[in-house]
Amino acid sequence: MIGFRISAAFARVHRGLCFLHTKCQAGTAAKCAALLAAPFLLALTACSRTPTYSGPPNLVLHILMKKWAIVPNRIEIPQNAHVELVVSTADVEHGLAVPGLAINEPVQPGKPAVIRFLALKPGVYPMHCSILCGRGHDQMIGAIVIEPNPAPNQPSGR
Ligand SMILES: [Cu+2]
Repeated sequence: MIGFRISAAFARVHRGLCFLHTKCQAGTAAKCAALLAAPFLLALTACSRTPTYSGPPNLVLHILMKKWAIVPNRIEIPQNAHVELVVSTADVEHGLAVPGLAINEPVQPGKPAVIRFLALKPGVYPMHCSILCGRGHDQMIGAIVIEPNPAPNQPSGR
Protein backbone atom coordinates (compact mmCIF):
# COMPACT_ATOMS: atom_id res chain seq x y z
CA MET A 1 0.00 0.00 0.00
CA ILE A 2 2.78 2.40 0.99
CA GLY A 3 4.71 1.34 -2.10
CA PHE A 4 1.67 2.10 -4.21
CA ARG A 5 1.29 5.53 -2.63
CA ILE A 6 4.96 6.34 -3.20
CA SER A 7 4.86 5.21 -6.81
CA ALA A 8 1.61 7.12 -7.39
CA ALA A 9 3.18 10.26 -5.92
CA PHE A 10 6.31 9.66 -7.96
CA ALA A 11 4.23 9.26 -11.10
CA ARG A 12 2.40 12.52 -10.32
CA VAL A 13 5.70 14.37 -9.85
CA HIS A 14 7.05 12.76 -12.98
CA ARG A 15 4.01 13.76 -15.02
CA GLY A 16 4.46 17.29 -13.76
CA LEU A 17 8.14 17.51 -14.59
CA CYS A 18 8.49 15.41 -17.69
CA PHE A 19 8.29 17.80 -20.60
CA LEU A 20 10.29 15.69 -23.02
CA HIS A 21 7.20 13.91 -24.27
CA THR A 22 3.49 14.40 -23.90
CA LYS A 23 2.33 10.88 -23.08
CA CYS A 24 4.80 9.31 -20.74
CA GLN A 25 4.92 5.55 -21.05
CA ALA A 26 7.59 5.01 -18.40
CA GLY A 27 6.69 1.72 -16.77
CA THR A 28 9.44 1.25 -14.23
CA ALA A 29 10.98 3.44 -11.57
CA ALA A 30 14.36 3.14 -13.30
CA LYS A 31 12.97 4.43 -16.60
CA CYS A 32 11.13 7.15 -14.77
CA ALA A 33 14.27 8.22 -12.88
CA ALA A 34 16.16 8.38 -16.17
CA LEU A 35 13.42 10.54 -17.68
CA LEU A 36 13.42 12.80 -14.63
CA ALA A 37 17.21 13.16 -14.77
CA ALA A 38 17.23 14.16 -18.46
CA PRO A 39 15.83 17.70 -18.01
CA PHE A 40 18.31 18.38 -15.20
CA LEU A 41 21.22 17.18 -17.31
CA LEU A 42 19.97 19.36 -20.17
CA ALA A 43 19.72 22.30 -17.78
CA LEU A 44 23.30 21.71 -16.61
CA THR A 45 24.69 21.70 -20.15
CA ALA A 46 22.62 24.79 -21.02
CA CYS A 47 24.17 26.62 -18.08
CA SER A 48 27.62 26.86 -19.64
CA ARG A 49 28.76 30.43 -19.19
CA THR A 50 30.62 32.78 -21.45
CA PRO A 51 34.19 32.90 -20.12
CA THR A 52 34.87 36.46 -19.01
CA TYR A 53 37.67 38.60 -17.57
CA SER A 54 38.20 41.50 -15.22
CA GLY A 55 39.71 44.87 -16.09
CA PRO A 56 39.55 46.71 -19.39
CA PRO A 57 39.19 44.92 -22.75
CA ASN A 58 42.18 44.77 -25.10
CA LEU A 59 40.06 44.31 -28.21
CA VAL A 60 36.91 46.35 -28.87
CA LEU A 61 34.88 45.40 -31.93
CA HIS A 62 31.77 47.01 -33.33
CA ILE A 63 29.05 44.94 -34.93
CA LEU A 64 26.07 46.35 -36.78
CA MET A 65 22.90 44.31 -37.15
CA LYS A 66 20.44 45.37 -39.81
CA LYS A 67 17.81 43.97 -42.13
CA TRP A 68 19.20 41.46 -43.09
CA ALA A 69 22.86 41.15 -42.32
CA ILE A 70 25.41 41.13 -39.56
CA VAL A 71 28.25 43.54 -40.43
CA PRO A 72 30.96 42.35 -40.48
CA ASN A 73 29.80 38.78 -40.87
CA ARG A 74 33.21 37.31 -40.08
CA ILE A 75 35.14 38.47 -37.06
CA GLU A 76 38.65 37.21 -36.38
CA ILE A 77 39.93 37.35 -32.85
CA PRO A 78 43.30 36.22 -31.52
CA GLN A 79 43.17 33.58 -28.84
CA ASN A 80 43.21 34.91 -25.25
CA ALA A 81 42.00 38.39 -26.29
CA HIS A 82 39.86 40.24 -23.75
CA VAL A 83 37.05 41.05 -26.14
CA GLU A 84 34.35 43.67 -25.94
CA LEU A 85 31.68 43.49 -28.64
CA VAL A 86 29.60 46.64 -29.05
CA VAL A 87 26.55 45.54 -30.97
CA SER A 88 24.07 48.01 -32.40
CA THR A 89 21.09 47.83 -34.72
CA ALA A 90 20.40 50.08 -37.69
CA ASP A 91 16.66 49.45 -37.69
CA VAL A 92 14.55 47.08 -35.59
CA GLU A 93 15.36 44.92 -32.59
CA HIS A 94 17.70 42.04 -33.36
CA GLY A 95 19.53 39.57 -31.15
CA LEU A 96 23.13 38.44 -31.39
CA ALA A 97 23.53 34.75 -30.65
CA VAL A 98 26.80 32.84 -30.66
CA PRO A 99 25.77 29.47 -29.19
CA GLY A 100 29.34 28.10 -29.05
CA LEU A 101 30.34 31.00 -26.78
CA ALA A 102 27.07 30.96 -24.79
CA ILE A 103 26.22 34.45 -26.06
CA ASN A 104 22.64 35.55 -26.74
CA GLU A 105 21.91 39.26 -26.29
CA PRO A 106 18.98 41.31 -27.53
CA VAL A 107 19.98 44.51 -29.34
CA GLN A 108 17.51 47.38 -29.26
CA PRO A 109 17.51 50.49 -31.45
CA GLY A 110 19.48 53.29 -29.80
CA LYS A 111 20.84 50.99 -27.08
CA PRO A 112 23.98 49.11 -28.15
CA ALA A 113 24.57 45.84 -26.32
CA VAL A 114 28.01 45.40 -24.78
CA ILE A 115 29.19 41.82 -24.61
CA ARG A 116 32.48 40.87 -22.97
CA PHE A 117 34.19 37.54 -23.25
CA LEU A 118 37.58 35.91 -23.06
CA ALA A 119 38.53 34.24 -26.34
CA LEU A 120 39.81 31.04 -24.80
CA LYS A 121 39.33 28.25 -27.29
CA PRO A 122 40.32 28.54 -30.96
CA GLY A 123 37.61 27.63 -33.43
CA VAL A 124 34.86 28.86 -35.70
CA TYR A 125 31.77 29.94 -33.79
CA PRO A 126 28.69 30.52 -35.96
CA MET A 127 26.56 33.53 -35.04
CA HIS A 128 23.02 34.47 -36.03
CA CYS A 129 20.15 36.77 -35.21
CA SER A 130 18.09 35.32 -32.37
CA ILE A 131 15.05 37.58 -32.64
CA LEU A 132 12.61 37.01 -35.47
CA CYS A 133 12.86 40.30 -37.33
CA GLY A 134 11.28 39.76 -40.73
CA ARG A 135 11.46 37.80 -43.93
CA GLY A 136 15.27 37.98 -44.25
CA HIS A 137 15.91 36.96 -40.64
CA ASP A 138 17.49 33.65 -41.68
CA GLN A 139 20.11 35.49 -43.73
CA MET A 140 21.49 37.15 -40.63
CA ILE A 141 24.36 34.78 -40.06
CA GLY A 142 28.12 34.94 -39.69
CA ALA A 143 30.97 33.61 -37.61
CA ILE A 144 33.40 34.58 -34.91
CA VAL A 145 36.76 32.94 -35.53
CA ILE A 146 39.16 32.60 -32.63
CA GLU A 147 42.62 32.21 -34.16
CA PRO A 148 45.14 30.11 -32.22
CA ASN A 149 48.17 32.00 -30.99
CA PRO A 150 51.44 30.71 -32.42
CA ALA A 151 53.52 28.66 -30.03
CA PRO A 152 55.98 30.95 -28.15
CA ASN A 153 59.10 29.19 -29.52
CA GLN A 154 57.96 29.10 -33.14
CA PRO A 155 60.23 31.14 -35.44
CA SER A 156 58.34 33.87 -37.28
CA GLY A 157 58.78 34.49 -41.01
CA ARG A 158 60.90 32.17 -43.16
CU1 LIG B 1 16.36 38.47 -36.88
